[in-house]
Amino acid sequence: MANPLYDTLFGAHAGKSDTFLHLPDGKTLSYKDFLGQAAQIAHAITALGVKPGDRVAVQVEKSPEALALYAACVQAGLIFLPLNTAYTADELEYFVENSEAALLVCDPAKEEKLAPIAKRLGARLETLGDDGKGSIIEMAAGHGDTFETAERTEDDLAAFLYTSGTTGRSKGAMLSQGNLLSNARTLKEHWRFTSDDVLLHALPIFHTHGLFVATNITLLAGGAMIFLPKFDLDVMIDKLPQATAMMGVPTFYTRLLGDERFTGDLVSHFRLFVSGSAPLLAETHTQFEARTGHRILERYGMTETNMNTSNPYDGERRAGTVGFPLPGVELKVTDPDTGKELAQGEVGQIEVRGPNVFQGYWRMPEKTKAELRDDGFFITGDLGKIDDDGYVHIVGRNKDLIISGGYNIYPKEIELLLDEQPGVMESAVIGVPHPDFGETVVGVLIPEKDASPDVDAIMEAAKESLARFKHPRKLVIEDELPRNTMGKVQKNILRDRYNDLFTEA
Ligand code: MCA
Ligand code: AMP
Repeated sequence: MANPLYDTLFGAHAGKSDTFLHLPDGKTLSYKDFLGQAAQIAHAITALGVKPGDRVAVQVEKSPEALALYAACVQAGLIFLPLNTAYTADELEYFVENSEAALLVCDPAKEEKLAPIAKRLGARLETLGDDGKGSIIEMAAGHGDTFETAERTEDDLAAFLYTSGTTGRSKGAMLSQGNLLSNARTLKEHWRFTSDDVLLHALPIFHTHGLFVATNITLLAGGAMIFLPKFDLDVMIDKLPQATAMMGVPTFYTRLLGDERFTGDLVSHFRLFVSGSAPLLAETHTQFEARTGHRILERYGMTETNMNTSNPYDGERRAGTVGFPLPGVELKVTDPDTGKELAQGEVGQIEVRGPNVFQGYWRMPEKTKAELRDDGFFITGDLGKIDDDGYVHIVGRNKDLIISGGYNIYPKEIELLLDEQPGVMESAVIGVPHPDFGETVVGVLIPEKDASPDVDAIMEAAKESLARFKHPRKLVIEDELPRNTMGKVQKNILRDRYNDLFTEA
């Protein structure tokens, strides 16, 4: 039966003995074996009564089996909902409840803590560990290695990716098969991926970058990936000589440049380095070229849209810019107040339209309406301009967002928690420059009258309910928050005040 995403990315490789994954221990996994395992998992999940269109929430460490679980969901017509492994049980509960997931797959170590949550929400709970073992794999082992692909169209939903919001509540971005396919096709062509490529894959696979950009493109091209559980500098240095391409967040590049073993010789054979998810400093771009002779290709995307712009493959990859709108993607810069398109060169909010743009936020029609216009343009919340040569520059954000090492953090979510702590009257959470993560989180606390909040206890409270990457790296106490005449907190003043907290020599 027809299932465009499965047929194009996975089914096209049926029976191929070519290597799909190179694993850290030197072993390899062929396309054939990978697809066989995916089919077995698809059987196991459907045997649980999970049906096409149901959501499968997945919080597991990166492994070939975790990727096979993604393929299984596509083949069985299920909506794949990957979750950051750093999320706490509190955070996870919201996602499972909001998405009404039929199945939650978690690490065996988290099973005990999550079991009552899954039970309360009526979701099945199965496990998959970083060693590729778990209840879902045990069940899969008893099944055949072919599965009758569920019928789907490009309009059917393939994935939900949760993205935080300025109100502190995460929204499930609904991505259709067509959204994912169109972007994979465009990027494969644009970045010239072929079956000869070996992509060094050290990104997590619970986000657009590692799952859809890196993995879908490789699948479409029929290439291979050196599939690493995470970014580890020593392993990267070891594996770079065997790869032809790498995709990373800026922290990957600054960490590589910080190591003298990373030389031009090590990557002289390389075809392509891509950066995204956060701004790449022009200085990093320049240093990278000086060290290796390669110009990093920077691109710009979002969870809701996949990739929107890219620097050219041929032609000038301009530092400090995110290049041009991708083929099929329309991009305009508008006045945030009126929504009117601005003249070239003027700074405004970036809006995009194209087959890559998502279908809306799950069960949040008012939020969808606020960000996705009736004419199909999505208001990104990023501020930018288009220069005289057509290059898009991102100059800031119209949304209160911190990007730390490529992870998005919405201050509101942390402020809500800080405001509840004993002795705290109110708080403001800001992002300040950080040499490794680009930006990091600082919390400014305003005590209640005559109170002196216990900063250590507040840090502990943050640890309990928020993922590690969201924890403030510093909490400071002030008498009052700077406000403008409308009463709005002037975070820019706080950002200036604490700008050098982590970067001062
Ligand atoms: C780990 N930690 C972090 C982060 N990562 N803290 C803040 N921000 C982070 N990004 C915590 C760890 O838990 C640890 O805590 C401490 O910081 C130091 O960990 P370290 O070992 O140095 O970190 P790591 O494991 O090496 O991870 C850093 C990383 C990783 C390699 C930059 O965060 C990463 O792979 N980021 C990529 C994110 C990504 O794929 N973003 C794409 C989103 P402790 O000290 O307590 O142990 S998709 C997207 O944005 C759009 C669509 C797009 O355009 O791509
Ligand atoms: P997310 O919501 O996690 O998908 O993150 C998307 C956001 O990351 C965008 O709205 C931008 O603010 C930011 N982003 C992604 N790529 C870039 C880039 N190359 N330069 C600057 N910001 C970027």
